[in-house]
Amino acid sequence: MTTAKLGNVLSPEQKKQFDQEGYLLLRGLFAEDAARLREHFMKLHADAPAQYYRPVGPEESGGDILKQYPRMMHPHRFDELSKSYMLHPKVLNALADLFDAAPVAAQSMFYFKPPGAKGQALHQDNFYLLVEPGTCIAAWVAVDDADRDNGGMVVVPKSNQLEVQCPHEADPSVSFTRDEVDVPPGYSPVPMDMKAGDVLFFNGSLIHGSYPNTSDDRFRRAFICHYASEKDIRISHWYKPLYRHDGSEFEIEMSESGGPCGSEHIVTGPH
Ligand SMILES: O=C(O)CCC(=O)C(=O)O
Repeated sequence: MTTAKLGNVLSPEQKKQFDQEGYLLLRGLFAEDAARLREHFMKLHADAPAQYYRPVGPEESGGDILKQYPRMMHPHRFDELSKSYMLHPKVLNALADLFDAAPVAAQSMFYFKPPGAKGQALHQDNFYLLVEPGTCIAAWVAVDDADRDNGGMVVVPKSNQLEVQCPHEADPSVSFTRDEVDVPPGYSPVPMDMKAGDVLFFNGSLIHGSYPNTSDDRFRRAFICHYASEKDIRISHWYKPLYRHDGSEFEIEMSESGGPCGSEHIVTGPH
């Protein structure tokens, strides 16, 4: 397997920004793909392949719009286009520079996040993925423009330099996920206003989350993938199998322990 062609796309300044602040925003990387992704996933939502994705109708949803438009988990396991974007050279090249190693893909997700949807409380991804001895990196592709009104992302710069923290219960009126970590003293959350096609890369320890979608009529769709690198040797079982750039499977051990926070999150499912 050759990995020589991956990487060498980021400037030293971009790499420094990622290493110090924990995130890097690449503007316009998929500007020409956003409309295609939007249409593709709206069709997948409408087709709703029952063994993979189960939205409910308005009457069954009890008024929770996220039950009508749940996030789609691991679409690369049943949808070729998802797999091709998960392994897209533009993303893998940037990741090779960020990891300083060949990336391997662990997870894909698609969030529809229609108007009225709750946000996702602040968290750190490697609490769930349990990538060791390194950490995971996320590539978050904005499929719509995303800002504070329609449920855009929020990050806590430099929190990547902290340990993964044990979460407490989030406020269920604003977060659709259960876990929340606090912003440590001396750190401040920063909203990330993004345009459709921008890609936000962030470190597995970076504290981040998203706002509720309080807009009247703007979906906030995003295609989100998580990666480890070929230097890593363990990951939570929810994310196996992992894939190399050429689509072949990457052998990796399973994390058995949730570390100091216990193991509930290993039992209950991917984040
Ligand atoms: O897209 C969102 O609303 C939040 C996504 C997120 O926090 C994640 O994928 O870890």
